[in-house]
Amino acid sequence: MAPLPQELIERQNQGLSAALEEDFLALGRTLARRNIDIQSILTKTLDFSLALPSWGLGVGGTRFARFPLPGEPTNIHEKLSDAAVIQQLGRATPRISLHFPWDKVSDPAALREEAVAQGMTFDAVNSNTFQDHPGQLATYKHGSLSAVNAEARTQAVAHNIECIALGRKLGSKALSIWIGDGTNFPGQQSLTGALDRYLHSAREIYAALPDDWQMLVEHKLYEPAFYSTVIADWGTSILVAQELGAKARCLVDIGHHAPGTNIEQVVARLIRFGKLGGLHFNDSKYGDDDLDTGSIDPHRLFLVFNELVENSARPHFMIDQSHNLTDPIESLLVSAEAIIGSFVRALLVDRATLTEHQVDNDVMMATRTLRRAYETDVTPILAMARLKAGGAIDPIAAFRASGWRAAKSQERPLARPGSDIV
Ligand SMILES: [Mn+2]
Repeated sequence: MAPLPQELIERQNQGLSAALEEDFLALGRTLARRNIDIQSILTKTLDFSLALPSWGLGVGGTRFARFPLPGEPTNIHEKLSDAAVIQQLGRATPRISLHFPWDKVSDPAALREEAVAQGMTFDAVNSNTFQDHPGQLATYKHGSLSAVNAEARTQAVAHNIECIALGRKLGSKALSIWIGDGTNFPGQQSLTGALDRYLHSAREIYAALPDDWQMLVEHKLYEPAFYSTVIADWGTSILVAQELGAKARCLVDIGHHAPGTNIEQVVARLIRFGKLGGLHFNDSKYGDDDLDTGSIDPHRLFLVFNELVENSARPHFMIDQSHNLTDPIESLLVSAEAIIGSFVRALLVDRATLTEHQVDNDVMMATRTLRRAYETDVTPILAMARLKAGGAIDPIAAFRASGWRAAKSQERPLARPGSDIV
């Protein structure tokens, strides 16, 4: 059962479908002049999908404050319902990625049925060894998979293996591992020793990985550690993945790099060596990793998709951002549209012509070939894809018309305020 009445979406669409039809036909004629068949682009758009993060469905916060939203979800069942609303309206996010132990339930098989009943399945599962959890014996204060303390390492390995077991019951096929391990002081730990301990722990997790699973190693330059981070960059990530084996891949979170890093080139390098396993989408201006995807630098997002399309790469796609000011449902709908829009624009790149210009060293025409695709307004294709799939032509308007959040604010307890980095 989809969470919203389908006739609400149909009623909303009725008022918008004539204009969409016109815009779609006009764009079709424009693309036809460029020898692009809009119907084949539409088919590829309908085939594209990505995952939602369970932790992005509630309101996030900063280290300073968190301002709760009346009606926001407070447990995994409510998060699942909100995710299903996003999928019903946008039709591009049929999967949800869980985070343990935050989303742990006693009966994962029942949760899987609950999800399927609402049109959702589960993507990669995420372990959490960057904070202490109630009842655990060893602390992660000084590290988890790379900790000097053997008990903390053993506990972190066991937690990751438990995540695999939970994921198998949910139908997941990947384990994403991000650790907060690192140091704040030179000399605090041996840089070499920390990586050796990480590798030793990671091998134990890898050994427990089913044959049809992937282990996604996520790097992050800094935070919470501010002097050195154990898995700081894509270089460390690919070395780890190569050392572990074929099932280990790198996970690139767009916001986890030094400012100015050429992320599309990082993506291209990882694809070249068969090691790109996943992408986490968000945006940033300075050193953050939590702004809405495409809200700051949509051109960078396009250039990342240009590499993915050129190399026919389809890693695990997931949105990974935090919503402090907006309704998470609205932000996730808009972000998903920005991501698919970048994918579609990358499909419009005239690759034969681009290659010709590259061979001729015609710099201006080569870059103009990319720019032409980027500057194409693909919103009619995205809206038509949603309409064909049963979603809303204007998902935000339909969401607001549904009164979902106001209704939920009557049913759900107000989430806690305070500070919270998610
Ligand atoms: Mn991430």
